[in-house]
Amino acid sequence: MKSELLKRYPGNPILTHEDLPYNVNAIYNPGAVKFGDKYVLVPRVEDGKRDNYLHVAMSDDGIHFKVNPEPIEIPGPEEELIWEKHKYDPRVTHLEGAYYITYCAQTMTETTRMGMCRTTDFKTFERMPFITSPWSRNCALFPEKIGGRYARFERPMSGKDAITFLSYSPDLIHWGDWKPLNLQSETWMREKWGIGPTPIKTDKGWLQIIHGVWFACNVVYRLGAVMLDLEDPCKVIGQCPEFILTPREYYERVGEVPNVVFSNGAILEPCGELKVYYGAADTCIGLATCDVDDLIQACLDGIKPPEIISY
Ligand code: BMA
Repeated sequence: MKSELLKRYPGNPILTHEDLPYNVNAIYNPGAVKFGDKYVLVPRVEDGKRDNYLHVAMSDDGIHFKVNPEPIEIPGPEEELIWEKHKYDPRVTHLEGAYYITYCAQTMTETTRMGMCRTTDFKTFERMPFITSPWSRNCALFPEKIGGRYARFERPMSGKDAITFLSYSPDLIHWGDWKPLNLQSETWMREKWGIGPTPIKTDKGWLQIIHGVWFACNVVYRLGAVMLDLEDPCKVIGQCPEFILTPREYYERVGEVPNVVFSNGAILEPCGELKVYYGAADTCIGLATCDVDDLIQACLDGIKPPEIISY
């Protein structure tokens, strides 16, 4: 490849702290979904105390977004809200007529588990029970049932041995039948990797964007892509050998956490353009696009499924 597959929108970054009417440290890592003829982002907003909230931002063209100044409120009992000192890394999934947001819910002492809420209008949000035990993150819900059950990816907190699992549920609340997703990780993502946005259905398989980390003298977060079997998504049918976006621009290199591009939101347009929204340096939001067929092909031409690894 001459350069990475994802191409930046020339007007990047598309959202910065200046897009909120009060003091904000950073706005980044948005979930993304199409809502009727609108584009919705659900970014992570870090306020002037560094508390993390989710907001709603809307757009007519997928490029120019207006951010609601009020954070999303997910009412609930005190003993649950204690888990949500911070909310971040949301994935938005359109499923059976509603929109589900899965997010990292973090206590003051940095224990993270997955929260989930449901909305049909992006104005009111209904809390659902916590869907993981503590020390879990990177949860992306599939946009449809697979083999009659709801499905999701999730990963324990961190570290070289943090395996991403596929799990299933009859009701979106009780999860089980965990299976590992085995990728070739001894490459640009050798330190750790995790799921990016909600899986995207294509006629050739599920397209899954991932993030990966290489640690040398410092960490660098990059984006990659894999194709997964439609009926058994922990079966990898191809992995793009190279990263598809790496920090290069000033706003990706310099910020709250330098050298980071991280995505948990993407939208596939009917014309085949894939819009990938990403947090840049944990500070602002960028947009990068590609033709989805090019990305699918790069995965299918790439690394073939690894041997079964036991776990
Ligand atoms: C990950 C996530 C992201 C963040 C990234 C880089 O662990 O928590 O929110 O962008 O680290 O700091």
